[in-house]
Amino acid sequence: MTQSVVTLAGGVGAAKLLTGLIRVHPPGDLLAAVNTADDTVLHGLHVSPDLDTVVYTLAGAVNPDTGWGLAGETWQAMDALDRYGGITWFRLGDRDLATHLYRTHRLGQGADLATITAEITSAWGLELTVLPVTNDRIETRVTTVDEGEIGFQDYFVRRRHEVAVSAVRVAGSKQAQPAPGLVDALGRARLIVIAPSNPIVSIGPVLEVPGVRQAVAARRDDVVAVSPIVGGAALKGPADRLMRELGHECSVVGVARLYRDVAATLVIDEIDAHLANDVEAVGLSCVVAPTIMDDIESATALARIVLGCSANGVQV
Ligand code: FO1
Repeated sequence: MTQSVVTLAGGVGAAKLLTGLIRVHPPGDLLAAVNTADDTVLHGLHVSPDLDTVVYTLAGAVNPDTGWGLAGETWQAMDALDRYGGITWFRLGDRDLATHLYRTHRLGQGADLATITAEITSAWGLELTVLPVTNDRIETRVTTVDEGEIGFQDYFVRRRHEVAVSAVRVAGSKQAQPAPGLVDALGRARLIVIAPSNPIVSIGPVLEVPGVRQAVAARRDDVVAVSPIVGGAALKGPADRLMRELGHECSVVGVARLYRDVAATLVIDEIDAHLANDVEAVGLSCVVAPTIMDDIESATALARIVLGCSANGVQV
């Protein structure tokens, strides 16, 4: 794989930035290495939320209200399942189910997740490469203060990430291998982007796959991260609460400390401009820009800024 730009990605925030990137850079020259540690098996089906969020968003098919699942979805299968008392707290829409049926069927045939993801990506007409960070099963496990360790979706969806957390680990990460071609792609890329995804439960598991953190750190000068924390809060999800609970400062400075070994540049929002010197004191160059992507124009503008952050200052 020889893409110039490799993006380490979680779900919604990464998908938005990638929507901008495919508008300002040839999509075939982009690779997204996506977290799979919040994958889950439900009803015997393999669900890969972050992979699907990236693909559906880039295909213009995502549900705009939730940022996950498909627009215009119906829920007849969930309603029917409810009759039997089946699991319905994790909502799988009727059309979305087809993706999980297909993925599970192909896994059963012996295909690996990277191959299946390439098939799904191509079926949605996308030219960029969407790569699960690993073909192996890795799983974020969350230790809650009241109930002990639970699975990620149990924490995120079932408990609506409203419970106190004392630890997070990625089960299976030590044995996992990076997806074929990923380490090589990180070595060759002209720019590596760390998307504005949750640093603990989205980017954390990506970096924990053996070889990935080392490959990114070796390219530190060419790595730009976009802060998912704006004005001391996460735009979506529990990144702010998790950072605080796990002992990190919940600010762009806290993000800079988490990424100081792997990224040379941090893009922070204008609202945090007063913290730019503190970010630089941590050892990263700081770029101040509008980072809130509430439409395609703002995502495209941010993508342009990110691409301008290559080490030699040349637009990638
Ligand atoms: N998030 C929810 O808050 N509730 C759900 O019922 C839910 C279902 C779901 C189904 C498919 C899918 O791809 C994503 C889904 N998500 C749901 C989002 C998902 O839990 C999170 O986006 C990620 O795991 C965190 O990045």
